[in-house]
Amino acid sequence: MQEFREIIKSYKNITVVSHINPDPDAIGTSLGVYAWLKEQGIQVEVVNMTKDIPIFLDFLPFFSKIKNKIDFEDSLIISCDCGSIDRLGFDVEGRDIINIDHHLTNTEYGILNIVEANAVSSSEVAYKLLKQIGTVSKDSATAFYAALISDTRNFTTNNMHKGIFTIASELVELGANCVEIPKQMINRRSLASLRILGIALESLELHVDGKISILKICQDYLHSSGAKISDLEGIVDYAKSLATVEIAIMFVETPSGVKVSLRSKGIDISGLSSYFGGGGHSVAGGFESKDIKIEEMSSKVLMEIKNRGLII
Ligand SMILES: [Mn+2]
Repeated sequence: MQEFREIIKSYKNITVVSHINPDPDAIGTSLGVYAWLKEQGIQVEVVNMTKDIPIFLDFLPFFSKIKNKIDFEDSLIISCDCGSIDRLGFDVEGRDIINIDHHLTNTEYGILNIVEANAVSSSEVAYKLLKQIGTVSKDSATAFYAALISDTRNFTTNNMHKGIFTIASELVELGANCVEIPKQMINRRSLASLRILGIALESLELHVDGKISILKICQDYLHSSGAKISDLEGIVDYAKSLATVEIAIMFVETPSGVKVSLRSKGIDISGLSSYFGGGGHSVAGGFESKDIKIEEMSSKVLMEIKNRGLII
């Protein structure tokens, strides 16, 4: 905490950045940190490499401030919810980085790494840090709360514990609106996201006595539905929700290869994500592979699940 304070004090400018293809935890945490720094009178900018940011988050304070490029030349970088430096998407070579995250596979690429693998969201890590140093405003609390309910799937994930309700209650006390925020996040889906959900569920395949479920989304489906990558958020959870399923996998064809999302009901799949060059948490992760087709990738993943004895 002391170290964090000293590092931010020693910089004139700060750039807050989160991972490519950001989810609500990435955006919420970075906006919460951005608002907090701004309130301290610090020159700060908030950036994300991806142009397609989930639009339903536009109710968050300062959402419109998120830029695609870093303007400050010699700023301190504060990265949020980003497990490895390449996932920032920007060239930050030579810059000091403070790394705020909760990915089990975080590579500790910062000069200061505030990484708590047990935290349910990066916003939990950021909130616990910042509240020790200065007041957390309604704006920050709103962004942190949105991130918290998203990464815990509305307080239903395996890593939940009573301390999270204390944090949620503190955030509400600070001004986060616990009725409006979920309303904005759950009831403002795009038509394309429902169309692609339908198409994805049509593709459902079951393996190993229904213990593994697979969804496959090819480029044609994305084009016909008009869906963007951000419209795919949460779809793999449907494949996981089937009673028999232990591990759910979604394969999405990209212009350069395949993007894979992995989820489990309890089996540790972090090693599986890492094996294919990705990362994540014990029950949620993913990776991207270049120059490969969905069918081949799917066989490889099924084989690796078998080799590792993850499903017996
Ligand atoms: Mn997260």
